[in-house]
Amino acid sequence: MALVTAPLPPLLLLLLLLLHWPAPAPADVSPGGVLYPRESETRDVRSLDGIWNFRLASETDPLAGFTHKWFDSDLAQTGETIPMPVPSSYNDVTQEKSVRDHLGLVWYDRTFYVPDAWREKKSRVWLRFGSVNYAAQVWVNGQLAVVHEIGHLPFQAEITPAVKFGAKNRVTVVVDNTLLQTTVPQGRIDSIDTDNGTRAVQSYTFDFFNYAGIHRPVHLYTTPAIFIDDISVNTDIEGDLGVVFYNISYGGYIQPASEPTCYVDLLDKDGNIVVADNGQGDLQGRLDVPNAKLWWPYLMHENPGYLYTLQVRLKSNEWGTEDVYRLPIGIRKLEWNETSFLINSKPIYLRGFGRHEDSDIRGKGLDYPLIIKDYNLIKWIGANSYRTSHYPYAEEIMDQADQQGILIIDECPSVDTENYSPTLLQKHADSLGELIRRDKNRPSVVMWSVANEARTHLTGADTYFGYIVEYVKSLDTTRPVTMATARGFSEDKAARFMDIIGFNRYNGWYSNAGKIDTIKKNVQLEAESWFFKFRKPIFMTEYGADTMPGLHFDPDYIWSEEYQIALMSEHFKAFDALREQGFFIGEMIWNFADFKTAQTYTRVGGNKKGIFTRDRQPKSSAHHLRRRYWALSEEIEGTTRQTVDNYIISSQTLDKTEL
Ligand code: GCB
Repeated sequence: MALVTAPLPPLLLLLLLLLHWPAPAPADVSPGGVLYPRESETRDVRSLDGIWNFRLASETDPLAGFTHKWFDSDLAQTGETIPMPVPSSYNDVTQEKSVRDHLGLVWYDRTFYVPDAWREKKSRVWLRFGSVNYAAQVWVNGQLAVVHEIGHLPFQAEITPAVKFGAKNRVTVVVDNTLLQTTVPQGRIDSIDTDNGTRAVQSYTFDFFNYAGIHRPVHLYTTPAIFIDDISVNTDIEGDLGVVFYNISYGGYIQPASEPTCYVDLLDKDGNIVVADNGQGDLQGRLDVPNAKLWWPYLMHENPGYLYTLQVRLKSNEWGTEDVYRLPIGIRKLEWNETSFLINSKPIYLRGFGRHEDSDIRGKGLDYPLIIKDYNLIKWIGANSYRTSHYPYAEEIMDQADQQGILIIDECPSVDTENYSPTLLQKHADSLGELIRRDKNRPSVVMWSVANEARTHLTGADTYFGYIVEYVKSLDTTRPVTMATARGFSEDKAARFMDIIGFNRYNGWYSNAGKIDTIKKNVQLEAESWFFKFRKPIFMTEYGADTMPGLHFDPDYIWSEEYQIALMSEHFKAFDALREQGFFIGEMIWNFADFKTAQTYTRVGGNKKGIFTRDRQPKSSAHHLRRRYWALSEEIEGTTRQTVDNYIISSQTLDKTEL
């Protein structure tokens, strides 16, 4: 269906207006930290996940939910509702196209009880969403609690004044999936002529389905009146000494007569105190850890992903309260120069993937079995890293990276960035600010990626990305900044701001499809050109070929399993040649698994560049990549190679003299 550019229909104008939420200021948006809700002796955590009630906004009156205050009573009282799982995208759960392809607002609600004991303890009650895509407005018992824009990032609010203790409460959420030129990522609303009149449709240039809904866990949790609001940790290594620098911020005081005191201990994996607090009660400090067990990536050490626990106790004499929070941390040091990227003084060679949060039925909804299956596959294949293309992944996914020693290039949700404007710049910066606030303490996060395939040849790209990188550096100088770039090195205006340059290129696919004898030279030439222009470490952030599982052609032919393998092999040759030159620090195939996209004639049920199918079964290429990644690990890290081949023949039975 061709898109027709026509004046916006009135209904759509309303939708666009709504994105700006003409609502009163939220009750108590937390401007501070977003620490993951963790139980402790001073904090209770309850999950609000489960089956919620759900309704699409009316097509004829999309704002009815606001005008008729659907948040003032149970949704079921103002119209029909259907059951909807949380967390999940709503798109693929029903049999209705109208739900899958819905544009604009949807409504969710559910009820929950708040124990009276929480009032007795004078607890503060918080409501936290792991992520809602794209924008959300939340009410508790009809009172506005929090408003948030930008998907894939957590937000929370204190809801103590709104809750009824010892009674039933209601949370109502309205979600808007509309993407405009000023959202992150960007999209456009077009109108098309249909048999039933004009209809508004969402379009976007990025190559994944714009799943929407309450994608990640919803938590209700408590803190004491004076509480630990945020913790920032940096680590260093001085000889055998691990050094942990911490900075604690607190909330809850209106006018403090005296600062609360803070006691910080470091616990090892078994829960033993290895460094006890110095007793001074400072909010900032340094812990020296003799013979520290360092955090190492998978396969770089026999004990990867070693995590200590930073145990923080905040005491307020004035209020007689205590708050306790335990944060997992890893001790490691990152360094980079013109040619290398090092962890704990050893050079890193990234062997990994671009990925997506994507699976059937759930869309981008968090799914615990899938999280563990994916890490099992990553480790089976011998990879050590991936990029959270093209948005921040769930905290529960990131926790596994910390624990299993998988290196993460942490990307904000900016994809195909163009049409640079001050509003976009502000939101793009906000997305990075919120990402860094969330992930700054994670040892697995080793680079910030500020965008994927931004249109960096356009006027304004230099000022825009200069500002973005400066902003990231103002928040964190301990990790390098990168971007998955796709413009040619001679037209690009942003790579100069990066510490490490990643490039995406589809040699043998979008250019010279079917001609694998063009790949090696082109990959080498491009990597060298970036390096000789900027003298910075280079890695390939995307390459690959769409492949229909089960399609075979010999000689290889595009879309077949044979072609995917042949294309990979040519890249491997280029990577090996580049590795010898000393500035090439990694290879990341696109993609870990097949994933859903918008409907277009270039996609058969989605993007098929996965090494695994969407249901995580290996294509032939997975076995091929596995042989390479383990061979690389054997060569670089001295790992004893896993058995990557099945039995073929015993070498003893060969009569070598006859060969
Ligand atoms: C790219 C994009 C990625 C796409 C991929 C493709 O360059 O970064 O989002 O899915 O190409 O397969 O076209």
